Amino acid sequence: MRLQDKLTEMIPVWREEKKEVLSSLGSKKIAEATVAQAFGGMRGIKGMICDTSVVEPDKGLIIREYPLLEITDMLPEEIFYLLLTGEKPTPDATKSLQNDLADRSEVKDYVWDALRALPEDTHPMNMLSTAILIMERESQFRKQYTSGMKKEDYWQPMLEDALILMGALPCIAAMIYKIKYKKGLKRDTMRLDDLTPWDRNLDWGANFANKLPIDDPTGGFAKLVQLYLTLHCDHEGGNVSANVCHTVGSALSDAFYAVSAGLNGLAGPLHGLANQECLKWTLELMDKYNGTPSLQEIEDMAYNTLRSGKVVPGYGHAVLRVTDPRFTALNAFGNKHFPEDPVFQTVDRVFNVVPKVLEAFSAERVKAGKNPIANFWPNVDAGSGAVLYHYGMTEFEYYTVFFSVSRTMGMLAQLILNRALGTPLTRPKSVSTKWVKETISKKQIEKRLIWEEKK
Ligand code: CMX
Repeated sequence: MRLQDKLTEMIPVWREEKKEVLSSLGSKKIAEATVAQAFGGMRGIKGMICDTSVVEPDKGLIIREYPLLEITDMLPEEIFYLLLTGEKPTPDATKSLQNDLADRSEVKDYVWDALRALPEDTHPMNMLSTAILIMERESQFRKQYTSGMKKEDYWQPMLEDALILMGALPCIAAMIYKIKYKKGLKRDTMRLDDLTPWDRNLDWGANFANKLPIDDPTGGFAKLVQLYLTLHCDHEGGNVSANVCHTVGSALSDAFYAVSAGLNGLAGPLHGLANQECLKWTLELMDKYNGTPSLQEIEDMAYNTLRSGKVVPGYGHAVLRVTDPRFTALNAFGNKHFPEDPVFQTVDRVFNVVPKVLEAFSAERVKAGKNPIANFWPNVDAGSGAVLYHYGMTEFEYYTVFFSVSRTMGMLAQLILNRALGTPLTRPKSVSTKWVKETISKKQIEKRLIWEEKK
């Protein structure tokens, strides 16, 4: 069934389900927050609903009911359908979605002109966020909201915005690569028309791969793009980019505003930019030791990084407590297609050393009265740069753009569902340090007095 029709069928069912859950369970507690959590990035506090996916600490990403490693062969647009509807699409539904994206794949000159006008040292993530923000003038949600629309219809123009944005993304991301890295051309003579035109017989990811100037005689790069876009699509609702997108969208800002904002969060080195940082770290390691380093050399470099107060990029996670299955999938891809690649081999070796170093360093931290490191294992960013590097995409500042093309699917799916279910404005309560000091201790004293009186 076409995506639009499937949503039209399912949304009333989900609305009813939400009503029932709220009426039978609405007053039950799902979380309590400690002072440490309030100071600590709200880590672990259950405070929002996200149905597209969940991240289990000991299993990793589960999209609807499917553990990620069971669905890595799906096309990215099939994943988008699954994220939104909870079902895998039929071949007809996939074709229909591919046609919808193809119909919206032409990006207009004003986006190209604006990107070319940016200073040459602008980071590719800034270019991506800017391009999406500039396209906000095309938002159907904003147009229809301004002219008056019923709340229960919000999801429809939000879906249209999502399709416009997804259709445009391969072209925008390819433009950024071309403008930023020139690829042998002068900025003034580059033309938007030089990008490979959209091929309606190919899927979304293959069109993206086609538009990038990467030689791919074996078809390996196109396979990697499919896997990459599938793996990075979503990571439940509380991570920085999803949470920011959710919050901005909750003010009924349209998808262009909300996704652009979410991607600004993904551009941080503790989040999506870690893939850039990780490959940089790996290349510095190889440079320092003239090639594939020994286990001891990796250990020395990891300790140097930690003792200089920096994080080892690509390791640790706010939720996961095992090796990220996304890392496992990329590692398996590298082992299958280019096990001899020295950068890939180094990443693989780092995986054998860094968890032990982080564990030992964490024990040192605890002795010194600091927080332990909660997770020593690699996250997706530990392996996602080396596989792109293998195919000649050596400009690691661009890697988070790749991540973003995929993650936009999750952000958009969450936005559409939130508008369909009437999720209200996000507005958690903050408290001041003074309040914590005065109120918490006062409450504890009161409690003790009551307890003593009762005795
Ligand atoms: N290297 C060094 N120290 C680390 C570390 C790492 N890889 N991972 C965690 N720590 C430190 C934290 O900085 C924190 O130190 P302070 O208490 O001094 O601030 C301490 O260990 C406790 O942190 P945590 O509870 O284990 O982890 P957080 O939930 O606070 O942070 C994350 C999670 C991802 C930011 C952190 O592990 C990190 O900085 N990793 C490296 C960057 C990275 O790979 N980010 C990508 C994550 C995936 C993604 O979103 O794309």
